[in-house]
Amino acid sequence: MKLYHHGSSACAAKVRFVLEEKHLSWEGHYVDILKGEQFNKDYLALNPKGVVPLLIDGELILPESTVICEYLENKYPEYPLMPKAAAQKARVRLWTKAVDEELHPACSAITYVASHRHTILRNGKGNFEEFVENGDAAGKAARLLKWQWIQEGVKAPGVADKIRLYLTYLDKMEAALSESDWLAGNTFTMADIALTPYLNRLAALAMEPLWQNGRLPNVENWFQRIKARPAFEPAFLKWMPAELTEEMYCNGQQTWPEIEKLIS
Ligand SMILES: N[C@@H](CCC(=O)N[C@@H](CS)C(=O)NCC(=O)O)C(=O)O
Repeated sequence: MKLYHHGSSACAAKVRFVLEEKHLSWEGHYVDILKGEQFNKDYLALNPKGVVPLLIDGELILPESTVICEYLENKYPEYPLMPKAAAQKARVRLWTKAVDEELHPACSAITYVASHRHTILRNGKGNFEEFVENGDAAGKAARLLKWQWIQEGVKAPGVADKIRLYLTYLDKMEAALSESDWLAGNTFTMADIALTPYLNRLAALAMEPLWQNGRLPNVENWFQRIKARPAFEPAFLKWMPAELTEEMYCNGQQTWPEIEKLIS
């Protein structure tokens, strides 16, 4: 299997986490989305939306991280990540659906306004026409939005609401984890996989104080247990270039006061 991915992509990290938890071997194709490589002609031929991740398994070319994770679960049932009981399965799906519909778009906003905008502008992708026009027409509205985040940062329209929405998920996680060991019950499931990149993103942006120091003890404990899993290092840390790790942490620290003011 080939996975087209990027170190800092939350969706790609989710797929890598599944691959590692299931002990599957895979070949990585790194697409540097901070240098605009997702808009290269060859990549757009595989994924016209110009986003990662993308899985290729034989004849199958599969975009959409949640669909990829479900495909891997169905094709490789060993090391199961979905519960058997229908009700438990539904609980997992509620988390993964929320990630696709709410948390991921909110994560893109905070990541771009807090850090990626600086990297992208430095990398020379500051050309509006080029950035917005590349990729298929259906994704244009999303690219326009992203361009606003890149140009205007924290002050871009709608950013405060997206960040507030993101942070409500920390409280939802705390509530769920006060009832059970893991997000959808007492076993580690795809729900835990799906939420991990979003906690890890806030940590990467130096925002761990949001749950540390007794603020959200169950979230803190959950994230410690997640980080202790053998799959965490190869899924998350291994693919983050050291300079990007440092840059995101510093940018996050510098932007936090502005974000805090915006959402308070
Ligand atoms: N719904 C898609 C979202 C994919 C997505 O937004 N990928 C981001 C990285 S997490 C990306 O490639 N961004 C590059 C860009 O928008 O230019 C999925 O779950 O796979």
